[in-house]
This record gives sequence, C-alpha cells and structure tokens, in this order.
Amino acid sequence: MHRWLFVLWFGCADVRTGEDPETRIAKTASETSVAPFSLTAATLDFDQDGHLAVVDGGDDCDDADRNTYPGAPEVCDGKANACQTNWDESDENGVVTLFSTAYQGVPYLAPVDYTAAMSSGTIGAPASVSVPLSVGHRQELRFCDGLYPVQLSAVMPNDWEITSLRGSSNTILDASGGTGPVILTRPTYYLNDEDNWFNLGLAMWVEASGLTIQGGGAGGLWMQDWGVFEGGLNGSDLVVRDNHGTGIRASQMHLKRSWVTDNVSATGGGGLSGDWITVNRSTIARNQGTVGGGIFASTVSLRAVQILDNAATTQGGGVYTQSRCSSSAMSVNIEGNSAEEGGGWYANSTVAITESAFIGNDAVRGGGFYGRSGETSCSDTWGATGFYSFVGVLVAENTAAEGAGVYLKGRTIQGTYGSYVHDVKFTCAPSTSRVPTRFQGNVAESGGAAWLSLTTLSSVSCDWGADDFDNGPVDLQTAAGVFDYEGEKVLTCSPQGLCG
Ligand SMILES: [Ca+2]
Ligand SMILES: [Ca+2]
Ligand SMILES: [Ca+2]
Repeated sequence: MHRWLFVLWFGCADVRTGEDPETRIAKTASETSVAPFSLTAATLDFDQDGHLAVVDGGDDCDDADRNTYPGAPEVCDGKANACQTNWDESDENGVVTLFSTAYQGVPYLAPVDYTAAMSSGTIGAPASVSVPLSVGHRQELRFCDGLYPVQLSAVMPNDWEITSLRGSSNTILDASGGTGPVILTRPTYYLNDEDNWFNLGLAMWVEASGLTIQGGGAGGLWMQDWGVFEGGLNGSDLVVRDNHGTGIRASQMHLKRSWVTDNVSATGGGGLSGDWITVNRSTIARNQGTVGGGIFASTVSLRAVQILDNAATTQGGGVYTQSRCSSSAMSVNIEGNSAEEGGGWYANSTVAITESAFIGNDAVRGGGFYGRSGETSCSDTWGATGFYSFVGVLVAENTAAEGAGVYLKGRTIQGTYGSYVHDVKFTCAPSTSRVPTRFQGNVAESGGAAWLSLTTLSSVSCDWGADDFDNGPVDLQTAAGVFDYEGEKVLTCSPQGLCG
C-alpha cells in the first residue's frame, strides 16, 4: 500500500530534500538510466546509495542523503554518516572532505576523503597537499574542527570553495615551517589544436570562508597568476594572520567579516594585495609591507573597515591605491599607521572618503593622507588630475614633517611638445548629516593640517582647525605662504597656492 502512496508523493514537492521533483527525476535518469516511476528497488532507494529507507524495509537512516547509510565513511557534514546512534560532533574532528555538486547534467562524484592527507604533517613541518579538481564540477573542500599543519595547492579548472563546518575559531590551517602560502590556488591552462594557449574558464573564483590561515612561509591565501585572469577571491569570515608574505593576494578580491593581521611582506603589500579590492566589515591590523602595509591595490572600495597600526617602508602605511578608477571609503577608521609617504593612505588617483577618520597616523610627508595627481586614470593613460573628496571626515592628531593631516601634490610632466600640469583638486564637504570635514590637532614641521602643491582647494564647510583644535605650527602651507585658519571662513586655494 505504501508504494502507491509513494507514487502520489513522488509527483509532489519533495518534502525530504526540497528539490523540485522534475529535477530529481531527470538526475535519477541520467545517473542510473532507470526510467522514472518504475517501482524497482533502484527508484525506491531515493538517494541512490544502495540502501532502501527504513520505511521501505531497508536500513538507510537518511534516504535523502547519499553520504549516509550503514557502513558509510565519515564526511564533514555534521551528521553520523554510518547511522550511529551514539555519535556526536567531535566524532568528525579532523575530517576533511572534498564534495562535488551534481548539477545541469554534470554527474555526481563521491566525496573524496582528505582526512589522512591533512593530518600527515606537524606544526613546523607541514604536509604539502595538492587538491586535484575536476573539470565541470562545482567542488567544495570542507574542513571540520581541527588544527591542520598543511600547505594546500590547487589548480582550478573551475570555481571552487574552501570552507569549514564550524568557523574560523575552530578550524586552523597552519603552514609554519613551510616555504609557501598556506593556500595557493591558481588557474590551469588548456592547449587547443592551433597550439595556442587558452583557458577554459575565463572568470574562475575561489570562495573561502570560516578558516584561520596562519604561519605561511611565503603568504597566506594566494591566487597565483593574478593579473592574467579576471577571476578572484570571495572571502568571508576568514582570519589570516602571522604569515610571512602578503596575507591575501588575488587579482580581484571581495572580503567581508574578516580579520587580516600581523602579516609581514618584504616585497609588497602586507595584508591584502590585488587589483580590485572590496572590503566590508573587516579589520586590517598590524601588517607590514614595503608599499601598502595594510592594503596594496589599484582600486579599493572599503565599507566599515578598521585599518589599524599597519606600516610600510615607502608609501601607504594603511592603504596604497595605485591607479585606474575611483577608490572609495565609507565608515572607515584609519588609525596608527605609518610610512615614509602617506602614513594612513597614499593615493595615486581618485579617492572619495565619506564619514571616516584618519587618526594618529605618521609619515615624513602626509601623515594621514597623501594624494597626488594620477599616474593613469580610467580614460587617460597619460596622467590625470587627482580628485580627492573628503565628506564628513575627521583628520586628527596625525604627525609628519610636511603635511601632518594631508599632503597634496600635483605634478608637472615634461612632454615632447612642452610641459603638462596634472594638478590635484581637493574638495572638502559636509556629510548628509552636516558633519563637516575637520582637521584637528595635527602636528608637522610645516603644514599641520595640509601641505599643498599644484592643488586647488574647494573647502566649503571644511574646518581647518582653530582655537583648542588648532594644528601646528600652522594649518595650511604652500610654496606661496602659510595660512592659519580662524574659523567661519570659506577657504579656497588656487593651484599656485594662493589661499583666501
Ligand atoms: Ca538510500
Ligand atoms: Ca542515505
Ligand atoms: Ca559526518
């Protein structure tokens, strides 16, 4: 009798898996060549794991999960895969599984067990594990709780995911003693019949989440061959810390709810390095690099980010932005960073900063912010005006020899037919809630609030500091003279440095 009920039920929405029944039928047919609706043992075995459900007289304790049946190996999924009744979460500590998703005619692949491989090293002598990925499959390498002494690498024929079951505090990948990144993932190339190299997937992405990545000898989480491909990294809930070499490196990077701390690079960006980088609700702290101690990028978009106590030996202690199109920051706190130029941020291009703060950063030139005319822009490869806008930004207690708050520098470029001026335009405006941009308590040898060259200021509603909040020794300095702001006055400076 229950078989007739099964037929009726089979035609309706699948209450056990939530899957659309037509999808399930098509998949069943393609995987087993068994016609749908024939009432054989094969179709009654709903998850196709070779075991009938208990309700059908079998022993499958979960007939909606083909990884669960008596005798099944443990996989990292939060379930007792062998139908044990005395199982708890700790029974899958140390389990690492590569899952493959079947979709759109791509066949199911059985999970691959990486448990032994990932535990074969020790802290100080990590195991080197490469993960072969399968063309056309969406695959996920998932770690259960554990401390894994490992260096991972993968060649990507497609997107893939590297995740944990229970988050970064319980799942630590440590490559201490190794010579490479904790995780290196890079695209693969395919040869066509014309002997031309081309890649199969033009935009391959890694999704990484819920992991602590530490101790790398040459980087934390890297996508090699960045710049060649337009792929990138989607990172969330990551802790990337204490790596030698840049913490995270990818051509494109979207990072959220993550901590990137204490990474030290001798050759480039300390915390993050890439072409296009977006960061949300994250902390970038105590990283060190040569250029871009916290972040090195062509273009950044930062929202609700803490950039703290990073250092660069040359430019951009907190952030370095190189070129291309507009960078932006909103609700970003840039504090305690240092560099030779641009302690908080060194910018070579257009930047809009809204409702953020530069506090206590230090440099020789540009303690808080160094903005220069662009190397290149979106539309002009011969250099361009640097556009910088500060909207409701607090610039306080930064220090420098020149320009403790901001240092703004246009350039004259000698071309074949004469010289070209690429100036800087700095706009200072109130936020929508009418909070002014204000410079307070910045201290330099010259230009406490700002040091300007070939720069036009448009500073309606900008508070350059007066009375108890004065900057030292004066607020503004240009080649043409010095200016001390008395409040209430709208200040405009020409590219020649005439302010009034
Ligand atoms: Ca089954
Ligand atoms: Ca099952
Ligand atoms: Ca399990």
